[in-house]
Amino acid sequence: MSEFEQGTQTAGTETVAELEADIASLEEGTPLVGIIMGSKSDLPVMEKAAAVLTEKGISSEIRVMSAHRDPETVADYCKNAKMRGLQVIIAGAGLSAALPGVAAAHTELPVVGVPLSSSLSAAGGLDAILSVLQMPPGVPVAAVGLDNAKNAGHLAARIVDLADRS
Ligand code: RP5
Repeated sequence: MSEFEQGTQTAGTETVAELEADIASLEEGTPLVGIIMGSKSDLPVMEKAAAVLTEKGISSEIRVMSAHRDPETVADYCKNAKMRGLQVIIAGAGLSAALPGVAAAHTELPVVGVPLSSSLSAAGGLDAILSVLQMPPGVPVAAVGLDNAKNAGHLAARIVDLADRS
């Protein structure tokens, strides 16, 4: 057996076996769910989705990016999401809640939309509910109830479970 096959050949200061272990641990920490939201003010509600996923042992990442204030960031994040290993995107936004729909426009991944209420909401948050729900055919967003980020976490977990089984 060669030195390489035995895992004893050094690459820099690490053996190949050590490098493989490093790569495996990096892959373990790779997020499967991306949780994005339009504003830092959305975080107290949206982190409930992350909590549900963590309870179920599913890794996630949280990013703040607005469809209106940071459109390029949203497009880049969503276009690269699948390649980065994400399986689902959860997107939360309030007011004219464009983020879930814009995310769905830039990725083939399933997008779970969370309509959020705020002090500026019209009709108690109905503005955001309709913005998230009323997507044109072919660009779907799976909407959960107003401020119901927990259900977004549960739905994303079910999608990850299906993906793992296929
Ligand atoms: C939306 O506007 C955000 O998703 C948030 O729900 C709402 C208010 O944002 P801030 O003014 O608090 O940044 O874009």
